[in-house]
Amino acid sequence: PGSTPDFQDIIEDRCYNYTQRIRPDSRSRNCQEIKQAFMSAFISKDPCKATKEDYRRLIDLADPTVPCNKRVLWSKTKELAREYAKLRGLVTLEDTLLGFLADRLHWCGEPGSPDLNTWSCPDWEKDCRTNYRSVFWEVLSERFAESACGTVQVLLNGSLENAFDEMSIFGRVEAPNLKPMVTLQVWLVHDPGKPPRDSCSGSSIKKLKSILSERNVRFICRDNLSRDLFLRSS
Ligand code: N1C
Repeated sequence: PGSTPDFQDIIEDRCYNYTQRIRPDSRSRNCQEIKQAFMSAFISKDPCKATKEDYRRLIDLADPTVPCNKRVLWSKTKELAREYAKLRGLVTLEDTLLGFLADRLHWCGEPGSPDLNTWSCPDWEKDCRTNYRSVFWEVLSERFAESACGTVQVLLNGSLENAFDEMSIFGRVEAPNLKPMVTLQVWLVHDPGKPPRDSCSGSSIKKLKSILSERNVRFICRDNLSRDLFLRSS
């Protein structure tokens, strides 16, 4: 798809909603300035040449203030993770200002034009990895993971053959950036009514375990949890 229609208006609306209603306690932020910084990160640029540097000003303006010891990561379990975090007073990246602003949106520009491209933005798999949306989530995810402390939870999809996907953002960006001495609590949650397809002793989770042990991140894993049981008991 191309950029989400009314991208700028959505960013602005969400920014006021977040800073005034959802977290009015968060330090005062200028939504016009944040919107401008977001736009100038990618407008008029080659949509396949995004760099972390492009988002620097935006990140500086909107640095997250969520607690470091209450973070929930996920891969292929977004809605469940949101629900779980809400229930337990924990936070996902969508609970930070920038994660909240960009959630479910698409955006890219084109060289020589002051407008968003509304017909087609590059795809990570088909076109280029350094597209503006992917790089945005990578920068945000990296910062979210590297500044986490205490116990970090991750919800992985136990209905997939490889619940841990090395090519996902969790696999290539978040897990390798956790700090030493953090504990990663892995929950393998599968669809209700179906048998789980991966487990804590499966090869994908073993790979995750080895990435973590190199970094001195402690590892706890629980599997065989159906979605309903997980939300009720964990
Ligand atoms: O690639 P993933 O999941 O492993 O990424 C999820 C991981 C989470 O722990 C989040 O902290 O990375 C963070 N994150 C988001 O918060 C996020 N919101 C929306 C990463 N990506 C996010 N998106 C979009 O969904 C983005 O376009 C990315 O590519 C997908 C992630 O899907 P996934 O494979 O389920």
